[in-house]
Amino acid sequence: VFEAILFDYRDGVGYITLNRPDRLNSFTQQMHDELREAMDFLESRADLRGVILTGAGRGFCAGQDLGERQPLEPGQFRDLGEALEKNYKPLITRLRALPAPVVCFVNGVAAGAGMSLALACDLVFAVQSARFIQAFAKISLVPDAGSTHFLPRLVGTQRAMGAALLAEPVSAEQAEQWGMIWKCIADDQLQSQIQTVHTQLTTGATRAMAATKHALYASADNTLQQQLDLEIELQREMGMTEDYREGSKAFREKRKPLFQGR
Ligand code: T3D
Repeated sequence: VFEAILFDYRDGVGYITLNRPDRLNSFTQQMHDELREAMDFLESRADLRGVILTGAGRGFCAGQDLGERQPLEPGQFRDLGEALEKNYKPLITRLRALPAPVVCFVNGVAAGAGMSLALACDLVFAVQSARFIQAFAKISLVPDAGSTHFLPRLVGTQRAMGAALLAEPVSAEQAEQWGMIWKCIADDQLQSQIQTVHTQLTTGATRAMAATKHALYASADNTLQQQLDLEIELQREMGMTEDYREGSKAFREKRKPLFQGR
């Protein structure tokens, strides 16, 4: 049973809703444990076609629950690397490696590691009233959970510096203009947009989407030659999928393809 998150699995789509609305869905150890369980389940599903991640209530996620960290006495220190190693690093790594698109719907403020979590997703929608805050600087921490990787790649070094050093909120509209997220949507469009994405995930060519995700992320570290080779390898695999056979047949027959995700 889940408490700190809500979890559902419908038509091959995993729904994760961060569920501590009165604390703006900030991360606790319990939430991490439940997320780990949800990831175990998703990774075990051969019929997985996508994941939809969002938050309950008015916030998306305010990062680490700061109430979970007892105040330190003078001379006392805390090993924060341990929390990252145990919880955040595996979560971000597993989301990135999942062989299906992970789509994030930022329903409200995303701060600290909550912003990192959103940016770790493959596709990000945010409602107009949402804000993104690299809150780390305000408590004398370094951006973590992948933010120092995602931000400069998505928006460039200068904007990443501004957001991280000054911890000023970035609006959803600004985030879209910067290319930090895919789309800013009206607040009242959230549920219908989730429905649309659900349909896109369940009718899409899942294997091709997974291979595309892999190739686009690999490009960050690859030369053109390496990337061309990777495309050859992946396209070879795609040519052997049932969905490619169906896609090319449907094109010739001038009808919509019926992809099975295989
Ligand atoms: O420790 C480690 O493991 C290291 C890893 C760190 C990763 C991190 O994420 S560090 C960054 C942690 N997050 C923050 O510093 C953000 C803290 N929150 C805020 O700055 C603000 O809450 C927001 C800008 C996100 C939203 O502001 P606002 O005005 O919309 O809401 P609020 O009134 O501040 O928050 C509503 C309630 O949620 C409030 O409680 P109350 O007064 O109603 O009882 C607030 O205390 C609580 N809340 C918000 N964020 C957190 C939180 N409680 C615990 N932890 C939080 N992160």
